[in-house]
Amino acid sequence: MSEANRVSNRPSGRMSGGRAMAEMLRLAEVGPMFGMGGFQLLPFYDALAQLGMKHFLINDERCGAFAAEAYARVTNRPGICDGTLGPGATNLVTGLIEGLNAGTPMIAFAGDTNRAHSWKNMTQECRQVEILRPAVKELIRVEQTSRVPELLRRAFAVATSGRAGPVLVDVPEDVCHGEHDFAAEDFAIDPTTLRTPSRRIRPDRADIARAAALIAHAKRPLILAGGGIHLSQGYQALQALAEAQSIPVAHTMSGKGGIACANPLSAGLFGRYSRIANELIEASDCLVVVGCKLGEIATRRYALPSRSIPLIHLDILAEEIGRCLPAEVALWGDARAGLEDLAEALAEDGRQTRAARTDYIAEIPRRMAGWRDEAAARLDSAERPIHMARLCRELNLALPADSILVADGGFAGHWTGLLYDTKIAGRRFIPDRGLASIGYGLPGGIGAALAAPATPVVTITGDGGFNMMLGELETARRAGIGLTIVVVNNAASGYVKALQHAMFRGRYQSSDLVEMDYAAIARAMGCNGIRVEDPDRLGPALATGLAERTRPTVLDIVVTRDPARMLPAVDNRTVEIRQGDRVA
Ligand SMILES: Cc1ncc(C[n+]2csc(CCOP(=O)(O)OP(=O)(O)O)c2C)c(N)n1
Ligand SMILES: [Mg+2]
Repeated sequence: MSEANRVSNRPSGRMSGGRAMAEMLRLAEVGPMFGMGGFQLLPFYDALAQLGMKHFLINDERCGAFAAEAYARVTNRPGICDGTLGPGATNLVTGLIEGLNAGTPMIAFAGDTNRAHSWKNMTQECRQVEILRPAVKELIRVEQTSRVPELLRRAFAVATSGRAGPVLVDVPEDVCHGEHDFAAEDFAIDPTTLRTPSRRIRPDRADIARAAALIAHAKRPLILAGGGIHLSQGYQALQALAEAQSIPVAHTMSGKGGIACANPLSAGLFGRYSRIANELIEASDCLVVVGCKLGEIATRRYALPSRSIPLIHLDILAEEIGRCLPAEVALWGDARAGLEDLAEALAEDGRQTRAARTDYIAEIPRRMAGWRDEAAARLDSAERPIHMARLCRELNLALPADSILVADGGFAGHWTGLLYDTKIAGRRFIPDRGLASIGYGLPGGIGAALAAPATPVVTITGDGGFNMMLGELETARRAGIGLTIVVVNNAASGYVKALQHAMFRGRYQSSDLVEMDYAAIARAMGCNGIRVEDPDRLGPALATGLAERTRPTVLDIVVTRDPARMLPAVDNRTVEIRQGDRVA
């Protein structure tokens, strides 16, 4: 909507706080919202109905937060969710922290007690403000109905600026139900704050010059891209710098798609699981870290990279730079802006540098081909139960270039993080690495599917994660979305079982699940359901799911039950791997 339209569209007159909330969200052109009602926020719900805005009842507020989070990752607009007083509010915590750690813009509303009666053991009452405050970038408590528009304006500004993040707006019942005479000017909104990144800041020029000098002299520079590349939408800048200077790019799980995995300069995933990237890191003489926190998984529990390799760290959050590894050059700023400035600073010597690095970049596709040959037996495996690598290969074959793959916190995310290939740049692989909760897959898939209705959306989840969220299949069906849900059925809390196998000599405790037929469950819930035990049926099953546009399809994939074969690779905690064990 144009600015002029937005102004002419502003409401005025006497209305409830809940109506004012809905009017601000309408003017902000937010997408579908997710929540579960309660008395406190009912004027808001009523206003949504009157204004014809999309709001989906979810079956657990945590799922509403997950769905809103995924929606925001796809659209770069704040995802909106709500919960009622007490348990509704506390259920939001996990999803909000996912957004906080991942830098995702979100606005969540929590109903709170009527202040005339608070602290008198009201039903559902708890100290929710204290519980929620550390889960969000900012918690805003609205103390007056008249201040609803102003504080929502603030919520958008905080959610989308700097490092984006979730904002919790705590709304006491009497503020939501109370009325005020609003003027049209009260509903002013800053259109630049409705998307991320709302404002871009460039790194210091002198720091750019130092970084450029370091890169120019390096023989084997390597870019390590994290999720910040998506937050900044710096795809073109990343590819332009990488190609102009002949610098390969490795990525974290969240950074997948910074450049297309199919690009010959892509070195794939680095960190706990890697194809060739970890070796390239060790052989590098200059690392350019972009929008990546260098946390546990990215660094294989801080074992990588060696401290002797000079490191340039570009990040929007100054305090992340140097937290885990000292940076030789700190570039504080927006990823896209920083990459553009580096490219400009290096432009003059580009041709010479490219010539000097010809052999170096030719190594990448050659090493990748070598890795593929070595992995071929797993990628092409015809074994039953189905090999996870084969499932990933079939996803690579079946999913069109513009598809979105959402991945849950268990093995589903790690296997696809390692083996799934994005064909074009962009945020098309959505793992919940902010908090790495299991259970994100289904609600995250709902949020992504509603965010991109014309795009094929597939979500992959473990059976444990799916069990947690089964109720949301009802939401997905009600929403009428053609989401394909791939359930990795290993009848186990697999990650836990694999670690118990490797580190506790197979003494399994609380890591087995009952064998379920998730396809039958899906059909009983009015969805499409296909159980797949033969790897050759994976392709047709995925095609059926992708063709279904108005109801969800659950593909129940029976994969290995052998805990010795569940991990995508050895990780450095699994030190007691015994002879004969196979680790992917
Ligand atoms: C909410 C939550 N609880 C526990 C964990 C620890 N955890 C990580 S992976 C995993 C196993 C999950 O089982 P499942 O979803 O079936 O995936 P699998 O590893 O078997 O593929 C667990 C319990 C977590 N990440 N999140
Ligand atoms: Mg499992």
